[in-house]
Amino acid sequence: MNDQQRPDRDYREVNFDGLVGPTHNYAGLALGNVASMSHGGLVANPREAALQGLAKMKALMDADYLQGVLPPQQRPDLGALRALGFTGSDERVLARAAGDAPQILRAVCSASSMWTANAATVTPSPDAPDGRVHFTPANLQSSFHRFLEPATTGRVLAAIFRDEARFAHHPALPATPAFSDEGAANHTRLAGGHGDAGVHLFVYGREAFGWGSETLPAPKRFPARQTLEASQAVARQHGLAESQTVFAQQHPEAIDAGVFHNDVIAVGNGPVLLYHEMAFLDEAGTLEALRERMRTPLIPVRIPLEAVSLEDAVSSYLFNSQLLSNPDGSMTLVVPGECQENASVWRTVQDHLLAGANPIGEVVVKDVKQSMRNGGGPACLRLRVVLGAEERGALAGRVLLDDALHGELTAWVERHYRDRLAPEDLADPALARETLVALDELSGILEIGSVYPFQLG
Ligand code: SUG
Repeated sequence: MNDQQRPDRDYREVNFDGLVGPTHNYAGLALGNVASMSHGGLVANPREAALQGLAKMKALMDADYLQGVLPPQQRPDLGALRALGFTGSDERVLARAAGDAPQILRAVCSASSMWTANAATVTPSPDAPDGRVHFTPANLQSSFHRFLEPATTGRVLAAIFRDEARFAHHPALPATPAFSDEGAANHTRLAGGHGDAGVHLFVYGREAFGWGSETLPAPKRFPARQTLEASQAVARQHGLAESQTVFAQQHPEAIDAGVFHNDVIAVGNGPVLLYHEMAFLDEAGTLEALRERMRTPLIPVRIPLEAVSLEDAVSSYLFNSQLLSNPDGSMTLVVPGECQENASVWRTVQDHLLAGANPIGEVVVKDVKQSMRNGGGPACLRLRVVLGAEERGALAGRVLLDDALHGELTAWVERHYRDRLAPEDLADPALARETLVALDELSGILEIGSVYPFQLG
C-alpha cells in the first residue's frame, strides 16, 4: 500500500505496559537473568510493584505519550499443576505442589506476564504488505513459567486488537527449542518517523539448525533464548521482505554476562539505535546492513565498553530504557532508578547521551525496583505498538490510559493486592481465591470480555 492509498498519516507509538499481577514474587526462575537468579527467595511486595508500574504509566501519559495497559494473567495456574499430575481440590493441588515440587509451584505463580516486551512481536501497518498490524505472541518456550503465558496473551491481544480489517493475529511459533521466541525484546523497528517505512532488526542468540558447524560462536555459561529460525519465521508470518529485515547475532559474551534479551543492551527508536559496543557479534556488519536498507540515515549512539562495563550495563539496565519521540523531533530516554545509583553509568548518561550529537534531549528516571529485582526494567514492562489514528480508534476494550482509568486501576490494586509475598505464601489457597476475584473485576474495568481460563470454563 502506498501513502496515497493510506490517508492516515497520524501514526503514534502506544506503549502497552503489563499490569503487575497480585502474585508477583521472587522465585529465582530465570537462568541467565542475573537479577532473578540473585533475588530468588526475597519477600516481594506485589502492591508496590503494581503501583510502581502504574506510576510509570501515569507519568508518561501526563507527558503526552500514548499509554496502554495489558492485564496480568491468571496465577497460580492451577490448570498447569493439574496437567502435571496434581489432582483433587484446588486446596489439595496447591498443598501437594508446595510439598512435592515447590519450584513448580513458584513457576505457576509467577507474575512474569508483566514484561510485555516478551508478549509478542508486532509489525505496524506501514510495513506489512496487507496494510494491517501484525501480531505473533512469543512462545516463551525457554522457561516453564513463561511458556504458560502465550495462550492467554493471544486471547488478550485478539480481544483488544479485534478488528480483523486492521489487525492480523498469527499463532505462536511451535514451542520447541528450534523456534525459541522471546518477542519484541529481540526486535527493534528503525524508521524515519513512526508512520514511515521501517526496517526490522531481529537479534538472535543462536542458530538452531547451524550445529555441526564448528565455527558458530555460542555462549558458554547461560542459554541463548532467541533463535535465528524463530526470528525468520516471525518475519515471514508478517510478510516482511528481505529488504525490510536485518538478522543480527547477539554477542555471546554479552549473553554470558547476563544479557538474556537484546533489550538489555540496545534500544532503538525512529532512526536512533542506542547500543553497547558488545551488543552484536558483528557490529560493523549489523550497522551496514541497517544503513543499506533504511531510507533515512541511521543515527547510531554507541556506548563503548570503557564507558560502561557489561556488568554495569546489566546491573543498571541503562539500555532497558524507553526511547520516546517528542513532537519537536527530540527524544526522551526513560531509565530505571538504578542508572542514577551507578556513577559510571550516570556519567555516561550526561556525557555520551545528553551532551552527545544525537536527538536524546531528556532523561527521565523511574523507580520500578520491584520489577528490576526480577530483571525487568522500563523497556521490559511495555509492548510497543505503532498505530495510526484509525487503528487507535478501532481498539476494543478500555485499555488506553486516562486519568479515570488510572484512578480505577490504582484503587483496584489497593483493594486487592497484598503488600508482602514470601515464597511460602504461594501455597495459601486464599491467595488463589483473592486473585480470581481481582481478575474478574479487572476484566470488567478493562471491558475486554472473557480472557481468563476461569472465565472460559
Ligand atoms: O524472562 N524474569 C524475566 C524478565 C524479563 C525481562 N524482559 C525483557 N528483558 N524484555 C525473564 O527472565 C524472573 C521471575 C522470577 O525469577 O521470579 C523472570 O522471569
